[in-house]
Amino acid sequence: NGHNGNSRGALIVLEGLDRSGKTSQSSRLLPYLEGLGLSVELWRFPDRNTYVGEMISSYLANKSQLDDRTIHLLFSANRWEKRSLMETKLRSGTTLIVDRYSYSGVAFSSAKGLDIEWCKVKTCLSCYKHEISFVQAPEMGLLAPDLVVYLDIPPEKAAERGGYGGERYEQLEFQRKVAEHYKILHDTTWKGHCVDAPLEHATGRPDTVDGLIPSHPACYTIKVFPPFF
Ligand code: FDM
Repeated sequence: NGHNGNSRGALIVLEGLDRSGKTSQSSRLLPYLEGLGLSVELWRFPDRNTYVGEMISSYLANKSQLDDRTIHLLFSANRWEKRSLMETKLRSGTTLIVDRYSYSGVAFSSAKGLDIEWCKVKTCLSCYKHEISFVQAPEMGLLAPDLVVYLDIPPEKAAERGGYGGERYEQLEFQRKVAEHYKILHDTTWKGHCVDAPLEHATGRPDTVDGLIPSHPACYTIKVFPPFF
């Protein structure tokens, strides 16, 4: 129903393994939402255009080495440095489609098997209402999405899609672990929540998954889950 100056934009997050189709889906969703009269922008994390983003990019390209905790916090810092612009955009009525967000932060770092102080994620997520893991803590205070769509694809299928680009995390074995951790995140954050028209509030639209391609060539299913922070 478009925005009338009073309604804020929606924060829509797409998550999934590398090569899961986030880019295709976001470029589908963009014109779809624009067609509804909304002002929409595509964002992605990591945002490699900042100084922190450059450090992340160099790490991902194996051009620098960083301690697992350090890179984890850089990914989070990269979201923090965009937070105020994000809020301004949303308040001014622009809907943001964001390719990766805090869920990537938690799933990828916990898949590395960080030491116990950091990797209490399983335990913490299963009772996430009472306890926040060290991995999640840096995310607290960032803007919670209105909708998080996880493109669930078997890691083997993702790997078949045109190959990986050779960045640090683009290896089948590691992607399998990431998928497991996304699953934990999904199963545990789902508990106690119901997704009733998460975007209705923001845009007046009850169902935003419409613009996505539910059975696009490969074989993923789309799971929707609510914010954990
Ligand atoms: N990644 C991304 C993380 O490990 N943590 C994060 O917080 C984010 C946002 O970075 F392998 C990983 C996920 C991926 C890599 O992402 C770069 P893109 O989407 O390929 O640029």
